[in-house]
Amino acid sequence: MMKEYVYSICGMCTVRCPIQVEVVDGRVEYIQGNPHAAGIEGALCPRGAAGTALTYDKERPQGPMIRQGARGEGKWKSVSWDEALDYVAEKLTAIQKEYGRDSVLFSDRGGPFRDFYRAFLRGIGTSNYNNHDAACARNVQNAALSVFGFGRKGVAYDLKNAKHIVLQQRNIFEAINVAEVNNTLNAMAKGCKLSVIDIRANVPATKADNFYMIRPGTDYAFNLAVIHTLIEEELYDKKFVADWMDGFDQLKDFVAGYSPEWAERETGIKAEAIRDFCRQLAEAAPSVLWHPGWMTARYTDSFDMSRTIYLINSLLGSVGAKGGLPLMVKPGDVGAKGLKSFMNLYPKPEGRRADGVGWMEGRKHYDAGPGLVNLAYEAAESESPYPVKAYIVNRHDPLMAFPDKKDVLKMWENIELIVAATFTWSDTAWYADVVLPISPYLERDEIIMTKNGAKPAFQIRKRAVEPVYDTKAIWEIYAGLARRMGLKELAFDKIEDIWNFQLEGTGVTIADFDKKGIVTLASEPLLKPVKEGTFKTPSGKIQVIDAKLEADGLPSLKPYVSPERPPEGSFRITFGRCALHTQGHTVNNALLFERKPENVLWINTAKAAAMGIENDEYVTVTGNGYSAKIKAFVTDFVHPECVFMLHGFGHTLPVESRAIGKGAADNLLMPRGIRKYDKGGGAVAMQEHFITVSKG
Ligand SMILES: Nc1nc2c(c(=O)[nH]1)N[C@H]1C(S)=C(S)[C@@H](COP(=O)(O)OP(=O)(O)OC[C@H]3O[C@@H](n4cnc5c(=O)[nH]c(N)nc54)[C@H](O)[C@@H]3O)O[C@H]1N2
Ligand SMILES: Nc1nc2c(c(=O)[nH]1)N[C@H]1C(S)=C(S)[C@@H](COP(=O)(O)OP(=O)(O)OC[C@H]3O[C@@H](n4cnc5c(=O)[nH]c(N)nc54)[C@H](O)[C@@H]3O)O[C@H]1N2
Ligand code: SF4
Ligand SMILES: [Mo]
Repeated sequence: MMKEYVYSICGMCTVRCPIQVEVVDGRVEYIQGNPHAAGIEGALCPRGAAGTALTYDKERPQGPMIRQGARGEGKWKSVSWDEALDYVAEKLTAIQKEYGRDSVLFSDRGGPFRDFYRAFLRGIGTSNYNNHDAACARNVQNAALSVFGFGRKGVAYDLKNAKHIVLQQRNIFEAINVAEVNNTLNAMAKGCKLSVIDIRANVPATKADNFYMIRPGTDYAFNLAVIHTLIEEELYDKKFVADWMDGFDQLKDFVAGYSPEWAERETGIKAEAIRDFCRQLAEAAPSVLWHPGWMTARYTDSFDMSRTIYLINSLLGSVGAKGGLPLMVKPGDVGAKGLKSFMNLYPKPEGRRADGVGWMEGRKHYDAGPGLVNLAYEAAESESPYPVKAYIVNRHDPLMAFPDKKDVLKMWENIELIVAATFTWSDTAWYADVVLPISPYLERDEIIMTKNGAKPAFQIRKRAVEPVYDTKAIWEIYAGLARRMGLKELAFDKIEDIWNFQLEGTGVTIADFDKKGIVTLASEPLLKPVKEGTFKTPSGKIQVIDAKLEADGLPSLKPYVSPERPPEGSFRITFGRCALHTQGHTVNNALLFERKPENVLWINTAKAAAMGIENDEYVTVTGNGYSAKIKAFVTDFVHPECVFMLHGFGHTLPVESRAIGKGAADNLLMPRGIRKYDKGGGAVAMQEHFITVSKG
C-alpha cells in the first residue's frame, strides 16, 4: 500500500479552503482541512469532504464534445482535445476577424485563479471579461467602492476578535466559509454577541443573542432607523467620524425622518428593540462587525442596504479596527513582493465594454473589472453597442445562476459560438456548442494564488491524483488555445514553468510549498492603521455623498421606497443556501444527494393553516408559467409575506440521474428577472417576484 498526503485547495465551492488530501495507491481516500491553515484547524465543510464523489462520478463530462443536434438537444460528438481546441481557436479567430476583437465575451466564477486566462483574453484583444457577480455580490462591491473608494475586499472580517457580530441577509453557518465559521464560533465562546436580521430563523438565528425577523425587502428601512438612532442618541464614534467621515451632516439630515417608530411600521420590528440594539452595538464598538452581506442580488435597494451597513460600521469606528473591518493586508504591506502577473504581458484592450460599464450613461460608476454580464447579454441581444458573437463560459452556469432560463436563452440567440469549460454538467454546458471538461480540483494543478489577510500568503493547488477521465486543467485549456492563436508567451507545457514565472523575484520557490501547502509572507499579523491615503475617495475620507454615483443620475442617499405587499394568495419568493450543497452544481453529487436530495418550501404556519397545507406534504409552486412540486416545511419562523426555498434544485438534464426532477427551481419562478437590477450596484433583483402556492 502506498499512502501519501498532498496539500491542495478545496474546489467544492469558491471559498477555496486549504486542504490535505490522503491518497492511497493513486486513489483519494480522505480529505481534511489543512491543519497548518489559520482558522481552518483541520476542519472542512460537508461539501469539501464529498470531493471524492465528484472525482469518481461517472455522470460528468468525460472528454471534449462538439454539439451535433440543435442547441440543448443533447446530441454530442466526442472529439480529441486537439480537435476541440482547433475548432474553438478557428471559430474565435474567424468571429474576431468578421465582427471585431470585442465580439468575444467571456464570463467566469471570479476568484484568485484568473490571472492566466485573463492574460489570454488580453492577448486576443477583447475587453469583455465578465464574472458571475451580477447574480451574487456586485451590490456589496459597488457599495464599498461608493463609500470607501476601494472594493469590498479592501477590508477583512475580523470575526475572531469581534465583540458583536451582526448578520443581515448573511447565513454564516450555512453559507459556509470554514475559517469564518470557526472564527465566529470561537469569538462567541469568548462572549461575542450575535445579532441576526433575517426573514426566517436560519441556523445563525438559532444561536443568536438577538434575532429580528424582518419583513422581506425592508432591510434598508431598518438600517436607516439604526443610523437615525446612533446619531440621535449620540452613540457614534465622534472622533472617528470627525477624522474620517465626509458628509456626516447630510447623513444626519437625511435620516431625520426615519425614526425607529417609522421603521417598525415597515419592518415589523419594534422601535424599542431597534433602540436597544443600537445601544448594544455602541457598547461593543469599535469591535463590531456588521457584515455587509454576500449574496445580495435580491432587491433594487440592496446596494443601498450594503451602503448603509458600511456607513454604520463607519459610525461605530469599526472600519480599520480590531474585531471589526480591519484594512486588508496585501503582500506589499508586509514588505513582500507579489506574484508576477501574466496579465502584464499584454496591454489592456482599448475597446469599450459591450456591457457599457465604465463609459455608458448611467453605467460609469460601476466597477469596470468584471463588468456586469447581465448587461453584456442585453448587448448580445440588441447587437448594440456592437455584436457579441462568441461566448466562453468558464466555470459558470448562467442558465441556472440568472433568473428565467428561457429569457436568458433569448438574449443569447445571436451568439454563434458558445463554449462551456466545466467540470460537471450544467444547464449551460448542455446548451453549449462545445464542452471542454475541466479536471475537478483533486485532479488538476492551478496557478499559485495570493491570500490577502492579516498574514498574507501564497497558496498552491496541486493535483492529488491523475485525471480519471479525458479532462484537462484550466491552464492547459487556455495554453492550448493561446498556442493556436499565436500567443507564444502563454503556450506553456508544464505547470512548473507557470509557477516559476509567477514566483520570479519573490524569493519563494516551488519546494517551499511542500511542507505546508502555504507560504506565509509575514510572521506576525498586521493591523494597518487608517491613515491619509487609506480611502480612495476624492476627499480621502469615507464618503456619504458619492459624486460618481450622482453624475450617473443616482442619489447617494436614496429615499426609502416601501416594497409591495404580495397580492392575495401569493408570496414573495426568497431563497438561500444550505450547508450540504453548493449552488446548483452538487445536487447530483452522490454523497451530498444522499443527505439532501431535494429542497423544501418554508411557509408560515398561519398561512399554511388557512390553505389547509400540512407539514411535509407536497404542494405546488407556480410562477412565470413554471410549476413544480415541493415539500412544505410549515413553521412559525418564516415571515408570512414570503416563502423560502434552497436555490439550485429542480434539475432537468437526463445526464444527472440522481438530481433530475427533484425539488423546485427558484430561478424559473422569476419572469424576465435578469432584466430587473439595482441601478446603484448593478446586481439582479431576484426577490422582487411573487409566486403562488397550492395544495397538492
Ligand atoms: N435564483 C437564484 N439564483 C442564484 C442564486 C440563488 O440563491 N437563487 N445564487 C447566486 C449566487 S450567490 C451565485 S455565486 C451564483 C452561482 O452560480 P455560478 O456562478 O454559475 O456558479 P456555480 O454554480 O458555483 O458553478 C457553475 C459551474 O461551474 C462549475 N464549477 C464550479 N466550480 C468549479 C471549479 O472549481 N472548477 C471547475 N472546473 N468548474 C467548476 C460547476 O460545475 C458549475 O457547472 O448563482 C446565483 N444565482
Ligand atoms: N454551503 C454553502 N456555502 C456557500 C455557498 C453554497 O452554495 N453552499 N455559496 C457561497 C456563495 S457563492 C455565496 S454568495 C455565499 C452566500 O452567503 P449568504 O448571502 O449568507 O447566503 P444565503 O443563504 O443565500 O442568504 C443569507 C440569508 O439571507 C436571508 N434573506 C433572504 N431574504 C432576506 C431579506 O429580505 N432580508 C433579510 N434580512 N434576510 C433575507 C436568507 O433567509 C438567508 O438566511 O455563500 C457561500 N458559501
Ligand atoms: S467552504 Fe467547504 S466546499 Fe467551500 S472551499 Fe471550504 S471546505 Fe470546500
Ligand atoms: Mo455567490
